[in-house]
Amino acid sequence: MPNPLFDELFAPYLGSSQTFLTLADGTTISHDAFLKQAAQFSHALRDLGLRPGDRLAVQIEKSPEALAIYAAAVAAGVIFLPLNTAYTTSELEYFIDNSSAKLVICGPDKQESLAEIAFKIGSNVETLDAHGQGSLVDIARDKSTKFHVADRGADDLAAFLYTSGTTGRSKGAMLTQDNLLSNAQLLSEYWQFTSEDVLLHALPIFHTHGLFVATNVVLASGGSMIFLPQFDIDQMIDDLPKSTSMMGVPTFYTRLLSDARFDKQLTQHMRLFISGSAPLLAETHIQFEARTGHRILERYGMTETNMNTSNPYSGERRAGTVGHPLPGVELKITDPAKGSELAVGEIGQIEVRGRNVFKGYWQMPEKTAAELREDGFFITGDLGRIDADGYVHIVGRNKDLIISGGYNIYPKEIELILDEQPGVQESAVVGVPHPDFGETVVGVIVADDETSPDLKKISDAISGILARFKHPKKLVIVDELPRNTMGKVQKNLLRDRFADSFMPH
Ligand code: MLC
Ligand code: AMP
Repeated sequence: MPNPLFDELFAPYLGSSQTFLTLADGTTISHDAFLKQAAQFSHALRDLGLRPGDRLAVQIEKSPEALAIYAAAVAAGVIFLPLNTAYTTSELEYFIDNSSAKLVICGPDKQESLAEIAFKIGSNVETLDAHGQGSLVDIARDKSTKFHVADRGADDLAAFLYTSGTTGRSKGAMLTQDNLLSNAQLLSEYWQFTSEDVLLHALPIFHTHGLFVATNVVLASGGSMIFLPQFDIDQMIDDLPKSTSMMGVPTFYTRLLSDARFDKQLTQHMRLFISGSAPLLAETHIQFEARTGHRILERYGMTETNMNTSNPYSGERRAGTVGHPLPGVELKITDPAKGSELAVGEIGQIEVRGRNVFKGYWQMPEKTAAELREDGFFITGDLGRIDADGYVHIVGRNKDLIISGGYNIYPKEIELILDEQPGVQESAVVGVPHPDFGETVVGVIVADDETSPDLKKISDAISGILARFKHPKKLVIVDELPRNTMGKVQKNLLRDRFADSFMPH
């Protein structure tokens, strides 16, 4: 029975004793061992009542077993919904509820609190810890190591990835099998991945970058991965000489550059460094080349579309640009007010169309209609221009969004919480430059007339609600927020005012 994603990315390796994953301590896991574990998980999912089209929400630490759950979901035809491990219970409640996830897999520490949430919608909770142990493994242990592959079509949904909205409510981006598969195959070829490749994988596997770009590209090419739980500079330095390729957010590159051990010799076995998820400063690109002789290949994508553009593998990788639209991806620059296409060189909103573009937002037809045009073009919310040589430059965002270390943070979500705190009349949250994370969060508060806000208490309140990476790294009180004649807060003025908060002088 057909299941294109399984047939192309996993089935070719059934029975293969070739190494698929090498772990931090040097242990290797073959494709065969990985897939046997995945097959057992897949039977466990079925026995737990999941049927094709059901949602499986997972908030688990990165491990080979965690990745095997992804393979299991694909085989079982279940929609995979990975969640950032930093999310608090209060954030998770929304995702579980909104997706009506039939099963939640989480770390043992969250089992009790999530069981309460899951119970309300008639779902179950199983566990998997950072060492790959937990109740799901116990259930799977005696199951068959042969897959029962669910019948799925190219247009069937394979994953939901939640992406926050400018109103503060997250939207489940629905990705089909074909969205994921077509992009993985395209990128594998474009970046010339082969079975000889060893990808140094230190990204989280709950986002597009670490899961659908890094992992799927390796699966599409037959290569292997050095699979690390997270970015750790010493481990990276140890593993770079054993790798051929790496994918990272710009913070990976600035951290490597700030380590004196990182030099030309350490990277001589590498053929490719890829950057994305946030802007790579041209300065970082130039420093990297000077230090190692390698030119970082920058590409541009997003949750809703997978990858849209890439600098060339063989041609000129131009610093400060995200390269050309990928084959089969149409990209145009349009007037944000009228939607009409602009001339070469003009700045406007970036719109994309292709097999990579998602199906819409789960149960949010009005939001889907606002961003995904009837003719298939998706309005990315990024602002850019195309230069005379066809290179795309991203010059800003038409959406109120902060990207910190590759994680998206929506100011509105934080402002809603700040506004509720005692002593706060109103607030504005802005992103300012940060030497490690690229951008970071500053919360600007106007005190109300009677009580003065207690910043420590406000920080504590935020801690209980929002993931750590979203917390303002600075909270300040101002007399008033700058506004234009229409009464709109002028965030650009606040960004300018606090621009030097974290940058070395
Ligand atoms: C961790 N912290 C962050 C943070 N990551 N704060 C802001 N932004 C981040 N990205 C917090 C920690 O909780 C900690 O809090 C403090 O900052 C310092 O932590 P650290 O140990 O220095 O950070 P580390 O764990 O090393 O993580 C940094 C990182 C990580 C950059 C390695 O964030 C990361 O792996 N980012 C990758 C994100 C990613 O994969 N994005 C792809 C999205 S897909 P405290 O205060 O308790 O010390 C996408 C589409 C596309 O965008 O195009 O790819
Ligand atoms: P996400 O919703 O997490 O997938 O984040 C997608 C957003 O990250 C895009 O809309 C861009 O704003 C940003 N992004 C991704 N890659 C790049 C890049 N190479 N340069 C600049 N911004 C990028």
